[in-house]
Amino acid sequence: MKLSAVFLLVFSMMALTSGVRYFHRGRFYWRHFRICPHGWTKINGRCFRYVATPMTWANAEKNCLSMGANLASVHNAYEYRRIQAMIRAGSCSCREAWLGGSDAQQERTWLWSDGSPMRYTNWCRGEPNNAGGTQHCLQMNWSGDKCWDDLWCNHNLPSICVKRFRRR
Ligand SMILES: [Ca+2]
Ligand SMILES: [Ca+2]
Repeated sequence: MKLSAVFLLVFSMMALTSGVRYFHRGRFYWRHFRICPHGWTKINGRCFRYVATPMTWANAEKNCLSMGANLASVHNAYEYRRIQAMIRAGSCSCREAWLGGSDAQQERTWLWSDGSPMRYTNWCRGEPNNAGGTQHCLQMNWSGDKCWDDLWCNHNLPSICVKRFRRR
């Protein structure tokens, strides 16, 4: 048997561990699975968590940071639907929650707190309206359309955190 040609996956280990050992070109390698920590939901290559406790936007971001995460950015409609499903599962309702979007630094310049560019948006009709000149934080599941609204950042809402995969 040509060992150099062997690409051996040890499937029996897959259910028990976070990785798989395989042999390739004369060497053993360990390949890690991309897994989310317990309590986090894997969506489109990232790990999300619903935090039911209502907090201000800044405290929600601090809470995410304490778990090695940020308030969630959302990059497409699929991710948004999956996050909505996560909220329904966690709260038995489709209620509002903070995402990581904010235009507090500069009006009408919306940034995600995790540093990713905001390309996908799902604003409700007429939003963001910066009501009172002081709405700078992004709530999801707003109104009957369950879309995005800019809200006063000191309101207390549940929140969604996001983090990258960890290796273990
Ligand atoms: Ca604003
Ligand atoms: Ca608004």
